[in-house]
Amino acid sequence: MIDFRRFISCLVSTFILSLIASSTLVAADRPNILFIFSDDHAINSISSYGGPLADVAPTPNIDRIAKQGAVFVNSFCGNSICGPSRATILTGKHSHKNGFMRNTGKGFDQSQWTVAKALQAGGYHTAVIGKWHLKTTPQGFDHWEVFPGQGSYYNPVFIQPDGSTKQFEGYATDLTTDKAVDWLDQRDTAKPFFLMCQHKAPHRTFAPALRHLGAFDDVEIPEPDTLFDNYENRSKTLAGNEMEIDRHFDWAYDAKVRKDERGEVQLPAPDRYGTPEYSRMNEQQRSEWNAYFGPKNQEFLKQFASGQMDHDQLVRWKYRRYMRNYLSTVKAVDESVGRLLKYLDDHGLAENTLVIYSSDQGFYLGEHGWYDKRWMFEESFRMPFIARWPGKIAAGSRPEHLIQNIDYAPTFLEIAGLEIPSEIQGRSLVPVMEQREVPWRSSLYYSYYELGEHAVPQHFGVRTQRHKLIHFPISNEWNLFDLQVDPQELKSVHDDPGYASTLADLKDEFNRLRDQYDAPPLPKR
Ligand code: SGN
Ligand code: CA
Repeated sequence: MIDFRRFISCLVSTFILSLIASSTLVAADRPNILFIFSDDHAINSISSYGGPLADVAPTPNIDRIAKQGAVFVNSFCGNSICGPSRATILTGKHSHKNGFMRNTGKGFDQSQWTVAKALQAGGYHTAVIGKWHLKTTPQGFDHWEVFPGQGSYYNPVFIQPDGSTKQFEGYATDLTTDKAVDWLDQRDTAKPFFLMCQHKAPHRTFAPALRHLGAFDDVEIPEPDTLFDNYENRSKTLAGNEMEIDRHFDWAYDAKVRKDERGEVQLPAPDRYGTPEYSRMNEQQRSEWNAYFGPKNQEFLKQFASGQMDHDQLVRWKYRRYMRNYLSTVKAVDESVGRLLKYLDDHGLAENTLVIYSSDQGFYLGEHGWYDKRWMFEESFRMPFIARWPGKIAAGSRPEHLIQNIDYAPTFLEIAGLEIPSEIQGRSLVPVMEQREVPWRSSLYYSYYELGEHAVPQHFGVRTQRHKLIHFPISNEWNLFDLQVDPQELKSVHDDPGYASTLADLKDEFNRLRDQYDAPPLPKR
């Protein structure tokens, strides 16, 4: 005979147990994910990566994430350009699989699976704020407020969730942070959150916040060894680039060639410096901007007009101005990171939140004489990835695994306890974060499909811990670099007989990866 009281009590306890179990799945004890993302932030300007600017331009708040967590020292993108990197992060797939292969193509196909949609459906409260740059309206987010296209530094416009646009007075990095904090304040606390806080900075035109004008005037900016690269001993396509500080950097320095209608040399006036931002400023902002740049430009012109500046000095002058402004925009990003970390501390969220600092690709800070990105060379191929997750990631760790932006989506899914769809091309980083011994990849695939701006040719390649092979279909060239002996990538050894077997192995590996990732045929010459 059934003991009725025992049966009921058993039913009740099962019910309570399942309630507890389901609440552990849906409620706030699954970790939150705070993804802080910037645009064009090179690891060489993040102190915890230990680059040449570490002492000159410290990033104390980003470094706090690093000290309390991990710096992934071998982190890379799959396609070094903005929209494609973002599409890869959302989908866990290389560009040819998610369809967003170039900035200049059609918009991101929102009908496809994304990690934001999966997290939202899996019980996370989701938001994206700031730079989006995927052309089509965000999906999978309970809240979004994003810049149209590239967005602006000064008094930027944000697209509102109802599709209307609204301009806000202030500086983009600060406003993006304010909006992220407001959303955190108003979020549904019954759910864990996934917040993508995505800055415009330090993207061109590198316009600093007014409070940071002059922040780096008193420090000596070290010059990269390759500022005057001659592009020899590598693909002939390098010399055709249009991203040199020397020949293509186009603000307020070329007083000699810009003459007014009377044939007089124009002052490189502050109103021509970073013009798109200047025209957006209010009177107060302009007067502070002019007060800073005006005398500097006058001084420059005086020197330039007197013939005291030779070619190399002019390049150096431009390099230093570029760097001072770039680093100043980074300073505001770092402050934003500090505000968000403080928010987590103040609200008891630090322990149960995975915090990531990353940026859509790297950037040239004068290396090879360049600004911008796109090439598979180290400075733009590398992507910062710094992560803190108390109790899971060992403080101060520096994993050397080769990781890529295809890995972010599966990482978020594993952390959320959600299934990783089989078509995802990346791998969860959780075992690496937890320092578990797992077999890991030994090579990465790279593709760059953009045509046009900055004249970087389409190219494709493979990188291992030691070597890099790049194929340029347009010129039918292969370049091979031994990063151990030539970390600055100044001489391709593809035709050195001593590297014949390495070259053959890497070509095999390139083809194997192309098969594995189901890559489309290479462009024809
Ligand atoms: C703009 C910039 C380029 C930059 C692209 C892509 N020119 O077009 O220098 O490479 O964005 O950047 S600017 O004169 O408008 O500054 S990305 O980060 O969005 O891919
Ligand atoms: Ca970018």
